[in-house]
Formats: sequence, structure tokens, C-alpha cells
Amino acid sequence: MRKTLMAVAAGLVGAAFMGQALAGNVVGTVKYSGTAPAPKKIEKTKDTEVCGKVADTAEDLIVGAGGALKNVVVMVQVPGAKPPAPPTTPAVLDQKGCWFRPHIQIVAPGQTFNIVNDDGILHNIHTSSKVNAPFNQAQPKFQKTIAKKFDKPEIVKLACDVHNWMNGWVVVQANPYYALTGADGTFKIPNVPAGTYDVKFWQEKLGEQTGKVTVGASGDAKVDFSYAAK
Ligand SMILES: [Cu+2]
Repeated sequence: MRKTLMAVAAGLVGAAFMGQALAGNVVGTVKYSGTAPAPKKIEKTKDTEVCGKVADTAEDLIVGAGGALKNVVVMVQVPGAKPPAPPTTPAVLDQKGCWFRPHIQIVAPGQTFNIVNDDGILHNIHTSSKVNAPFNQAQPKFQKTIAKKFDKPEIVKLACDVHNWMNGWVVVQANPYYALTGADGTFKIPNVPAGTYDVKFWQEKLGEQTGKVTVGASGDAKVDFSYAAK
């Protein structure tokens, strides 16, 4: 045991000496424990020619096979890490069939955020936020795109004042170590510096929970997490 630790320590020093970054990946799965409620059906009660006559399924809790939980934001809290640099590619929020697509997305502070009206009818985007100035803006049918930005890390709620069933989220990141779980509940956050950190999990309906992870000098550090049924 002692020998192994010394070997690991020597390896770490060696890697640092060679100028290699000491970083690993944080990987895992997020699950919903217990019986998931049946997905809610959303009736579209207005502009049905464009919005669709068929009920859509709410995206506030998406539980797949084996309890896999989709759309959980996983954030490794690396102290002193700078926010991700804003990519030159804008983030895009599409309004199609009177539905925000995607339902949730992660952006960098200062990244251009294009709100697209693909429906050719009036929408009115309305955000709820505290540290970024909220906005409430009509988007008439002839206005294809509204460009916005969120300058500070925050979870921002999106709504449309014309179609009260439209809702979504934009998560503006404080540091570059984050991921969104896929339909199979898994996530991967690459290149996290070696160390022990808090890991925040956020799901819009189930809220925020915190776990811990220790990232080694290379390879995968695994964090599996499960939300209790609500
Ligand atoms: Cu709308």
C-alpha cells in the first residue's frame, strides 16, 4: 500500500516535471430512484394551426430505462477556475411548433444567444433572472432572430407570454467543467485538474444536490448520483 502510494506520488511529480497537465475525466450516471411519474401531456390551446393539434410531452422530468435521468446539469466546482471563454459560434434557441428547442442548454457568459422564430407567428420571450437583466420582448412573425447575451453565471428560466405552455432554461456557466446528462443519464466532463471537488447536480424539478469527486492525474473519476423520487 505504502509502496503504491509512493509510486503514485512519484508518478505525479514526474508528470508535473515533464510539463504534462494533471487532469482526468469526471464521468458517471444520474438516476431517478423510485417510480417515475407518467410524463405530463401539454395541450396547446392557441395558434393550433402552427403549434400543432397534438399534445406534446413536458420535458421537466425525463426518466428513461433503469431510471436514467436526462437533462441534469453536472458542474464540477473547481475553485478559481475561470468561466469558459465565449465561443464564436452563437448558442441557438429555436421556437418551433410553439416549443423551445432545446429545452435546456448550457452557454458561456458573453456568448451570443440567438432566439429564432421558426413559426412565423408572434412569440414573446420572457426571462426570469436576478444577476442578468431579465428581458420581456415580443418577437413578431417577421422577426426571425433576436440576439441576446447573458454576461454572468446564472440559471435563467425562459417563458413565452403568448403561449403559456412554452418553457425552457439557459444555464450560464461559472467554470468550464460541466456537462448535461444524455437520455441514458450519463455524462462526461473531460480534462478536470487533479484534486478533490464538490460536484453540483441541478435538475429543474428536483433541484440542486451536491456530491464529491476526487480526480486523479489521468483516467476517469466516477461519480454516480441518484435523486430520490419526489
Ligand atoms: Cu410563443
